[in-house]
Amino acid sequence: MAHLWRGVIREYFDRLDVTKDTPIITLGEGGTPLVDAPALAKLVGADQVYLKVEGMNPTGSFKDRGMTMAVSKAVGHGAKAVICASTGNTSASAAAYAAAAGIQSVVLVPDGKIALGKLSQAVAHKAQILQVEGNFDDCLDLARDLSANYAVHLVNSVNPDRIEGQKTGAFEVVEALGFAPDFHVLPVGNAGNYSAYFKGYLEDFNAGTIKAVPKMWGFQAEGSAPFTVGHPVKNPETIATAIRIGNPASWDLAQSAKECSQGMFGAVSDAEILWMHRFLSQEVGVFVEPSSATGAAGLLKQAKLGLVPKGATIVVTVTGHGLKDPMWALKDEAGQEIVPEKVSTRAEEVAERLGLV
Ligand code: AN7
Repeated sequence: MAHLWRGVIREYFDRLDVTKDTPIITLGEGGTPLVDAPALAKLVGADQVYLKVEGMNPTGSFKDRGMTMAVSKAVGHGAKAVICASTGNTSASAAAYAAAAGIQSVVLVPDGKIALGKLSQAVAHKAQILQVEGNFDDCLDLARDLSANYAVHLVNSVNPDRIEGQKTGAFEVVEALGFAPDFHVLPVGNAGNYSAYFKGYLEDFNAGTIKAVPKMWGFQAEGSAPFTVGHPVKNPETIATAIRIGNPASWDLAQSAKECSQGMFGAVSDAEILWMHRFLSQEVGVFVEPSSATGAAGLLKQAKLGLVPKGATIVVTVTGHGLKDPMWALKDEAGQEIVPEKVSTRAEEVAERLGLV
């Protein structure tokens, strides 16, 4: 039967905090593939590993699930402008949904630390972009301050509408598998998505759809790992700019999600992130941005410690598309630029170069 995916608000209308009067601003987000990844399953010694490929959302990241909710509700409240602080993906999403709604977006990004693909999206969708002298945490403080005192509506994940929309990722996993995985693994910055998936699974559990919630495993980059050090980090550093966040906005929600699910937080090095980034491209066939490889890198680290049970079914959310931050793919393991060789149009020469003769 013909079925056009209608975006997460219409698909999950009864399970979201919306009414018939809520204007629905959608770009068709959600409905992303759950990709079987046998190469990754083999690597970590699990029975089944699936990737929830969130780079397939309209702006190329999971942020769209929350942004359709946040912008729809903002417009419902009469907002003429939305504001966010962002390491890049939130701003790309906010700008696109504001464009669809016909309202203004304002984005505050950390000076010089946002991937070019994401910046180009915010520009393309006509956001007012300001580079703030400071890191993401400073940008978020500023966005909160401005939204509290001026006529701009905050669409960061401190806005519960964002978490509400993002919980639909868990609904889709349960629908696709027919049960809940044993573990759900994901990268963590502000921990909004970690908290949102847990909320989604918990609602499925309370509705009797699943027998147990998965153990939630969240991973940060070592230089930016407040959850493993146990307190906010002042000067977070990592090549994974999307998760270069020292003071997670959803700290309390995430801690309770961890405890209720008997989950954990861990940290991986930039080298481990980049290794997994390459593995996912080369062995699984899924191109993600470096930050998005952090969850799978953490899973591998757990496997090496013998902490991944053999019969486990695991879902790993890969949060953003590789084209967001493509420069990392154009370097080899030693960090050298990869440039395609030049050849003539002569078949014999090309065959020789390819080692076919
Ligand atoms: C690809 O865009 O915080 O733990 O401002 O872009 O819910 O914060 C991005 C976060 C993971 C972490 N993967 O999610 C922003 C921003 C990617 C991301 C995260 C982000 P949260």
